[in-house]
Amino acid sequence: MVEVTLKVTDLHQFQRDGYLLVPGLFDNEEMDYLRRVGQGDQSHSVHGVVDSEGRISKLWLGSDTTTESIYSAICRSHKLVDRMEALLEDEVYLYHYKMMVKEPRQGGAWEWHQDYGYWYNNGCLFPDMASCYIAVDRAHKQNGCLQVLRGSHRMGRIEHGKAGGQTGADADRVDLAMQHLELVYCEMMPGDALFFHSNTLHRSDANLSEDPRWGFICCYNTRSNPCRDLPGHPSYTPLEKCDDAAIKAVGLRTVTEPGF
Ligand SMILES: O=C(O)CCC(=O)C(=O)O
Repeated sequence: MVEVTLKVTDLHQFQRDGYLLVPGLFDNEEMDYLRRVGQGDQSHSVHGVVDSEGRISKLWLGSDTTTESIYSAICRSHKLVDRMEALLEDEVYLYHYKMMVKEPRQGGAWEWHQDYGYWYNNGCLFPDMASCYIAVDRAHKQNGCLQVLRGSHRMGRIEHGKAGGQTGADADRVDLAMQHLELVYCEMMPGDALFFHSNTLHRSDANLSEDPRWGFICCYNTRSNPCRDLPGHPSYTPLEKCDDAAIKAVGLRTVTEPGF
């Protein structure tokens, strides 16, 4: 049973544009805890992804929702998951989460791609999947905010290939799409959330500013979409939702632990 917490116009907007911005879904205290936990976190292996100019973006991934953590509390929070279920019109489960870190003056760009361009190769049958980018730091043009092509999810899956150290969507298709679709810079304040469809073309510029740009992305699959069960990218695993209040409670517990 899907709890509908969205306005009908929000659903229409998501279906028409391939994304929906929800300002202030998380508050500053929640984002402060997430930033502090992330900065102090030694438990993840951090990957560096190189862009075409040699700049590096850092990220780490996880998919565990059973161990108590602020990441899990956010991924399982009603305010996020209920919206995701309303947008995808199905029960969802966590496919994985990732912390995207662009350091000041160093963080690299991301090439145009669809997330389903990657996930198709994981054996996911349908593109009935979506992500939510949560701005931990303010994201603006100069620090490399996310960019989307409005309505590009309706193009279907585009071929993806190697683009430097990354996987990118076919450049000719992207050029053609750019002639017809609006390019939107998703400038966001901390706690704003951008829900976007797995076929929405997106990218971001390098961070040439003095400001860090951290973003936390929670990716979901729908229960009725078979996916191969891969390490870190699971097939259907029921998601136990939690109260929104757990985010601050877990955040506070983590940052006050001895040795944190
Ligand atoms: O963090 C970014 O700027 C881009 C992230 C992204 O495109 C992705 O994780 O699919």
